[in-house]
Amino acid sequence: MGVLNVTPDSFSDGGRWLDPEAAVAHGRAMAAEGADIVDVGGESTRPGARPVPEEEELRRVVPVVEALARENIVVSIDSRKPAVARAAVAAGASIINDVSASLWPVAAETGAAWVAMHMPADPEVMQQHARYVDVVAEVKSYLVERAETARRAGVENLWIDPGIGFGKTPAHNLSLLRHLDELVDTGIPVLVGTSRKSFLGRLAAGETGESAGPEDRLEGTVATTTWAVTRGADVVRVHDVRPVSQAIHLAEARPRPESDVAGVPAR
Ligand code: HH2
Repeated sequence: MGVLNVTPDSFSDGGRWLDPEAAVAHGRAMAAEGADIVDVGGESTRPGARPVPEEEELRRVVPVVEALARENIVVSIDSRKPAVARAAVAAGASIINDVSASLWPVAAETGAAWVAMHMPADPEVMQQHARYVDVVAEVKSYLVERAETARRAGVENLWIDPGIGFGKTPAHNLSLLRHLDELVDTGIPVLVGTSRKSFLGRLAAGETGESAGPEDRLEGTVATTTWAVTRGADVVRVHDVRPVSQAIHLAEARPRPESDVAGVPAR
């Protein structure tokens, strides 16, 4: 899943794709680089972000969704607002990517697929809620409950997402990744978003203690997304589609028994 932020203030690429034509071209480029889904969002959910008025969010995302869907690209809409999700589906989006895990009624009503992500409170205040006794168990039981509710309401296709970086400390994020198998073992498809997130910058900081900026978090993004896929994640949400897609294909490569790759005999 390639990230397309049609926003002025997203944490790593705010303002780059605010112009609809530039956004559509970037979405098309990500699809060509290997993204199976392009995730269009018109509101930043970085820690401390202020909500965007509905009219403004609609104005940002609907033309971009429409243009990409017209090119037969699978589009998801990253929104917490029922009216935006509804309008995006009407414009051709087929997945509702819902960081609030509350829009299953819209998914049921429209027939769209649904991503339920864990977030303990709204982005403005969520880092004050980064308190868990057992983060893996709490996130898992929350997501399973949401998925069961959505299925009862008639949502057929859904993913659960631990919400890396949403009301979590770096230690919580690492625990959730290390124990990703517990989410995978629920049998519900799992989506993971680590791309360029600040915990990767802090881990890469090393001895100077200075956190690496979003542009220096590619290695961490590639490592964590490859880890997630090899542990059973179904979808990873990333800004840098080409390197991640290459890394995943390599990690999953199984040379045919009779073949040899670059002179190395198959085993
Ligand atoms: N992360 C972000 C936004 N949407 N959706 C899902 N399902 N999972 C995620 O981890 C996730 C998400 C945050 O990243 P980004 O869109 O780049 O930043 P911003 O919220 O500042 O626009």
